[in-house]
Amino acid sequence: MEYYQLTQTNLTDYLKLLPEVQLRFSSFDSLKVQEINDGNMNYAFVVTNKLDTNQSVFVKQAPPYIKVLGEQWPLTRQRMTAEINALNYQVSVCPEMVPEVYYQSETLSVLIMENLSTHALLRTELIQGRYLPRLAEDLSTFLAETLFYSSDFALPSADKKAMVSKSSNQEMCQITEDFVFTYPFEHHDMNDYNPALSQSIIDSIQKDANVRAHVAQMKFIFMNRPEALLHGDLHTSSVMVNVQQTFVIDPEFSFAGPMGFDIGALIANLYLSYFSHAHKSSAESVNYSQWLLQTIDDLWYKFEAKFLSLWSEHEQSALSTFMGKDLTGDSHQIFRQIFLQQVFSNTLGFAACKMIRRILGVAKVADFMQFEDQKLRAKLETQALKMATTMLLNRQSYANIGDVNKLAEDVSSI
Ligand code: SR1
Ligand code: MG
Repeated sequence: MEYYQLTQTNLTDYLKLLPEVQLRFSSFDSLKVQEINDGNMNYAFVVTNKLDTNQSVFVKQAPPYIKVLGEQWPLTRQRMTAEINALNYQVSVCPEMVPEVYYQSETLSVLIMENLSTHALLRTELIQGRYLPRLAEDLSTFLAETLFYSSDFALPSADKKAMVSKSSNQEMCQITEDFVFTYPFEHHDMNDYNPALSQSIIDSIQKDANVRAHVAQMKFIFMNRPEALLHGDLHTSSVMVNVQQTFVIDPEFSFAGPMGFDIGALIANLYLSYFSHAHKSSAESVNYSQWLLQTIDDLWYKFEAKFLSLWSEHEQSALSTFMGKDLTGDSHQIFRQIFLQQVFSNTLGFAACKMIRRILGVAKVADFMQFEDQKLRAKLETQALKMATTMLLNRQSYANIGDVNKLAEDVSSI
């Protein structure tokens, strides 16, 4: 079978023929096919049996190009292979947070999976100001487990190297190298600026030699530090939530990279959400902004604690340690602290690049785009850009995430 584009019109006929999907529907006569137009990269549909709405599936098709940019940005099927590889890995370490896959087709670049009908995109929930009591707990678990178990601290050396070579995902990494670390920082046709954003704030990033050099450092780390198998695009539209449960979706950018890239992506998007709420003066908005900062704080500390405890549990049960026998009594602890401090500073550096790309680059976020008033949007964008620049340049000096939250509060009050 050749690749063809699935549409609202032809999808039912395709699904009917698949035994894995036949198991999910008692009949194909009354299916409702709803296209989801959220993502930048893929076509997505929710298919529901109108006679029994408990019967539904989510269908995702990765076209051979970047969906939002069109066919002049070609891509191969590599990303579907990367996504399947990542989903298999994530299910093996964190099964309760990954949707079940019912069927996959390399030819059509299709994944058919569990429809999380009682969950919503995290970004949408944050825009609505919804409190999610499990968010930091669940996401810190996902990060600690996926990052630890694919690292050299858990895997034998040969297995780790095999994982790295199996997970190169070159085309998708190239998109990140270009659209996150390069284009937003130069004068590029792909950039898209809010007309109300001042030239001086844009220049303070694109024409500042120091900022450019620090971004280049983050790009180099992204390209050269295969510390763990990452999700690769862990923003708030890659997470689905309700008050009881959290799912991580869409790991098509997965590759072996620096741990701080996944943590930084989440934190960046939580700070963007913070700026989208913190400018409002109502008590409700003030409380919600504080909840967002507390969530960022909890996310980092819970991640750090869980990662450290997985590390020591693993070494105790494996009866061997990454660094060999400790002749001093405290060298393990010192190394672990140094390692996590470096993950922390990388997290801040990546978060900064990710915040800036969402403002100067082509891929925007609804947290800001919901504001039609360009001047208001420019105010929030300016705050986020100022915070991101300071955080990037000083990423190695912050002692803790509380100090970074303080920076966000200071910047949002200007
Ligand atoms: C053209 S860039 C599209 C972006 O959407 C995805 O979610 C990734 O973040 C990518 O950089
Ligand atoms: Mg995505």
